[in-house]
Amino acid sequence: MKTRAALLRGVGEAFSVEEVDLEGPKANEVLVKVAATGVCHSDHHIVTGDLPMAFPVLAGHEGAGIVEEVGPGVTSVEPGDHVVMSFIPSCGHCRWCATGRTNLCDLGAGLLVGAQLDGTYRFSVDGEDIAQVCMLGTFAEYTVVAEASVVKIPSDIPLELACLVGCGVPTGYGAAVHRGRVSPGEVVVVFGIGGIGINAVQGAAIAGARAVIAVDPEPLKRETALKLGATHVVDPSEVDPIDVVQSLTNGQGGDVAILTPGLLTPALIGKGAACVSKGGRVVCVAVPSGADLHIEVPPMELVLFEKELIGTVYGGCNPFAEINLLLELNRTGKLRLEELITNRYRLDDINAAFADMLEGRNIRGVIVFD
Ligand code: CXF
Ligand code: ZN
Repeated sequence: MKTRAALLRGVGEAFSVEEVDLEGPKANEVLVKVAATGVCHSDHHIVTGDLPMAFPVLAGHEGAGIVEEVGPGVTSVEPGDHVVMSFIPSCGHCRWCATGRTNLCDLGAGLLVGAQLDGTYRFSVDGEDIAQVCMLGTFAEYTVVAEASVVKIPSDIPLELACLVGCGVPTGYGAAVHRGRVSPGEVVVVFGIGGIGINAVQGAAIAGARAVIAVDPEPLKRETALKLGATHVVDPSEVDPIDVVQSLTNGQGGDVAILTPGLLTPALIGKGAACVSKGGRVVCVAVPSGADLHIEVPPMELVLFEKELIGTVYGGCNPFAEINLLLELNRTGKLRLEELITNRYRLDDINAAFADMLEGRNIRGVIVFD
């Protein structure tokens, strides 16, 4: 079939919306009519080359839609089902899935390769294969993905809200709840309040933090953070967040620092480590530059103060358990999703959506389809 898709054809280039060829689903794959897809900074890291992928590539890894067709062997979904696409598939059998760490599923090795699980490609343009980021490629009207990448959700949930639990919500929420292990009464500082950081704020509040300090230079981000669980906000161009954390903790430092800027820098990791007290945790969430090979954290503090440096992908969430759990938290009002969408776009306006993200005008931009 033919479908329209926003392709990236090289580092530094704009998205180009083109008509492309899409093969139908093979064994254990599904054809999804994309209804909504979030605009996440990680897709822009393909533009900058921080996330290296072969071109042409179809980006977009935070999507929701309706199953249109299933290939042989598919058992968990059928045409008409509403699904969220998970940016890491889950095989259910590897060591990581078997021990409940499905976000580390061995199938994740293919995230930046862009082929389907059998090693072949479903999208092409003029006979040339198109890679699908995270094996998804949601910046298209239709996509073909593995059954292992789709999570069935109730059909009454608006798909523009559902798409957010494909990446930003679990990544931020899980960074606080799972990887940061925020517990009642703790003091948490979140650096960078975009589509992931805002959910770290929500996760920390849900986990019972007594203070959630949201750090961002953009007024819109700080205002939104205050509405969704932050107790304090800091403009880092005016106030050093360390001073705020220390003033709230008798100079001891916070319990958890969560790092969710557009690009994770070694300097910010050092800053996060300086913000936390003895026993504190620093959760590194945002994508770093591949060119950065070293971080500067005083080793003495890691050892004698038992500070923990923690990495995370997907916030340590289990997509097949938690995508629906997060939607239920939203249904009961404990987790806000509606407030995360700042602007909606058509696929043809995808470059404007990324410009708004880079200029700090969006918590989340969402591309919606008919
Ligand atoms: C990223 C992680 C690297 C691959 C693309 C998705 N996660 C969240 O945005
Ligand atoms: Zn993302």
